[in-house]
Amino acid sequence: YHDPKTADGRSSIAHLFEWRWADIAEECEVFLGPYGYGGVQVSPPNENGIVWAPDWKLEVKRPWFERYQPVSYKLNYTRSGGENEFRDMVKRCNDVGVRIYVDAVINHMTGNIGAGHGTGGSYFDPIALKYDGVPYSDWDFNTNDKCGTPSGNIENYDDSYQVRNCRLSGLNDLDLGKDYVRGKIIEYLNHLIDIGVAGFRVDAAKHMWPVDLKAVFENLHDLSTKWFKPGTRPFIFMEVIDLGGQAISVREYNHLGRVTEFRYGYKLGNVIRKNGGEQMQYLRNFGQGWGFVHEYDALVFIDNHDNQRGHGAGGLDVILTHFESRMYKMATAFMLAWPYGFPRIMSSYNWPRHIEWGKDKNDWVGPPHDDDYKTLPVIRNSDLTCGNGWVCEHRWRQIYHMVKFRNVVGAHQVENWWDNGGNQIAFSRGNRGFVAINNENFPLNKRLQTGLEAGSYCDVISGNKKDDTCTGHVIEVDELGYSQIFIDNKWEDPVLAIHLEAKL
Ligand code: AAO
Repeated sequence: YHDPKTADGRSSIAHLFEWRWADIAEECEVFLGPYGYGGVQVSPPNENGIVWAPDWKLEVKRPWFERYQPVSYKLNYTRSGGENEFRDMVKRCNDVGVRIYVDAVINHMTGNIGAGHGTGGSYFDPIALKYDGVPYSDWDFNTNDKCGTPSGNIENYDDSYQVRNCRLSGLNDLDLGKDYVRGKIIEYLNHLIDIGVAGFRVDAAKHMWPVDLKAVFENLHDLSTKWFKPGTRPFIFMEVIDLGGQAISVREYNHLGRVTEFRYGYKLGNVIRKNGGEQMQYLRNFGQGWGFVHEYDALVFIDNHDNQRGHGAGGLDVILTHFESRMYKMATAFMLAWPYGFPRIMSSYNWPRHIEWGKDKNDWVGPPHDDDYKTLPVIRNSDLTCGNGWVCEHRWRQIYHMVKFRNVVGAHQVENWWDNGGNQIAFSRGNRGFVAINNENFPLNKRLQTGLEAGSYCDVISGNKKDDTCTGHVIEVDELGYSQIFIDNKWEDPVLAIHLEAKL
């Protein structure tokens, strides 16, 4: 379950948050496939409840987070589209070597958003614990006798029973100890596998008992032989938030598949921002050396759809996002150049961020939409950026070139580490790639060993290699592998990266 099952030579995925299936299908063909992405994490494809002006926050209309309130396991439909479009996307992406990973919301159903019909028309009543589209009834949920807190919600993260048996933010908590519930979840996930998905992000995994998850995973089908070798197991990565100091550890889950290593983006955000005396030089052993899980157990990212808007874990003063693009690109370049973990690139839509007292008042705002709250298509501009409110970080040159860098360097080790004792670092990946980052407020100018064969290389951060010319800086490597590395701290991106396929 730990292997991402990407096509050969591909080593990272993008989270196309809230994208429509039709747009993802096209993105696989025109961009993700050609530019070396291994896969896409897609938003939950199953029917969800419609959140419209709830009494706890009247201005909230069709927030992004309604998709984390399941009503049934029918794929028909959500704001991303219906089952036919979903199938078409899976096929077209797989056909160009790009995998689809589904965000599986299986810990709970809706919160108390009023009885009614879901996005696919199924009736539900959250107070009566009735979800006709599955069907689930009050038998299938953890109720107060099992939870034990006065509110029925999780009140204390230091108590692992509460975290697993009570409601996460008021969301009706399924009892995965029951065969019937497990069976329905297994049926849903197997339906997706049979369509051709390559695996799952398991939402809120820390709120489910590891034994229950194990029982679910063991009953999953092998991946479709239309695109995968017989006997291939799905890739599983579980969302377990563990920054340390609470009852539940990622280490209770990493034997079942990969886990989201939230400390990675959190710590790297602190380093790039130089919070609390952190310095780039300390990144030398970033990974297990910092107390993270084993590299083969980790899914890593700079930000996710929660903590870019202050949900989940991290804090807006620490987590880097596209709103702080210069630091964000630096952090992403480091992540993709550094061998630890399997990386995920966040691809966001824009929203009117409005931070007051450390909290984003518009943290709920859903994807770009028309007057009927139908999600807008992604517009592709000729300079590779996106329109209609889609940020498309995965299409930023400094990011997609580093996705390629990671593919080119493969499993080669970090060598030739250099730092200035502060915030300038450089290293090679064997003899295949070299990167340098200057996070000081003065220039870097130093003769460094690149590990590469002699020649001229195109710096893929400042430009593109086109035939035998380079639109950015050209880096000369001498017969001994050395190069005079110069990075002005005032550049748009104080980063330099070269690799064998960017040789002129
Ligand atoms: C919405 C409304 C609620 C309403 C509910 C029901 O916002 O007010 O009651 O509907 O009607 C998303 C949204 C939620 C939304 C939900 C359903 O984020 O706002 O609720 O959809 O629509 C915990 C979970 C983690 C979860 C995260 C948001 O452990 O699994 O909360 N993430 C996933 C998804 C997320 C989704 C759900 C789960 C639900 O990615 O999008 O919710 O499907 C601690 C704990 C963490 C905990 C955080 C936040 O973290 O360790 O486990 O995450 O608190 O509660 C420091 C600590 C750090 C701590 C953090 C925050 O950083 O080091 O450990 O502070 O205190």
